[in-house]
Amino acid sequence: MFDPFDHLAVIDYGDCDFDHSQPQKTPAAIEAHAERILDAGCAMLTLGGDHFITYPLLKAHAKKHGPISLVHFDAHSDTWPDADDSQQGISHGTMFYHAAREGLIDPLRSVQIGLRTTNDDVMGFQVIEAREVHRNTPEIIAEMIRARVGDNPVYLTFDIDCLDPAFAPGTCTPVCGGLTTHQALEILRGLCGINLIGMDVVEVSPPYDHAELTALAGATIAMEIVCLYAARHKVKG
Ligand SMILES: [Mn+2]
Repeated sequence: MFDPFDHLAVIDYGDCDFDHSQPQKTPAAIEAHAERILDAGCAMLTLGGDHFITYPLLKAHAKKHGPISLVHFDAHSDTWPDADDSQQGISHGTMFYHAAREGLIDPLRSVQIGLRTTNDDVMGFQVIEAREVHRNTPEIIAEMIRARVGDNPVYLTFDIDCLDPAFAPGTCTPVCGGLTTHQALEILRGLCGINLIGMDVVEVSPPYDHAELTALAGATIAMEIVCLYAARHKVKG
């Protein structure tokens, strides 16, 4: 049995505080919070919440690791441009559009898995749609991801709506035809050895959940990601 806590010192760092009356200040607050943790030589697995948080998190990680490979599990591309391009909004549908344009991530070494919504401009990302996941084994999908990212630093972001609503109903923008928890976990296990430097699990919305299905899926996926990190970065044992 592999226990990641035999190899890593892990703490719950608590929440990131910000002023709810001033949402425009939230991105900078998240970025500064992340920087303090990363500067201490630690890595982060962040739990959301709105997927927008990945944008300031990527900013903090890119400062340390350069253009990052994004491994992005989601029903949606989140690379849609803002309605008003002159004014960047705080939205959970545009953050990878901005992250790619700003060079925080390298789309040519990044991959999106589980998509089942349309976006004509993929911005150079490799897209593995949910239907393609269903037509192949998790091992084949994992191999495609590994081939794409190589040994580049990887930020892994898992939007829980990548899973089918049958497995994760507690989320804000559910889309039918998604992955099973089994498929997601097996794909993650197949990524053992990739150069993970940052991680998040987002879009879990407890008020919409039923029988804690989504909370259980999110927690299990988060634990699997901790194992992935430990397998690559273990410091003891
Ligand atoms: Mn999504």
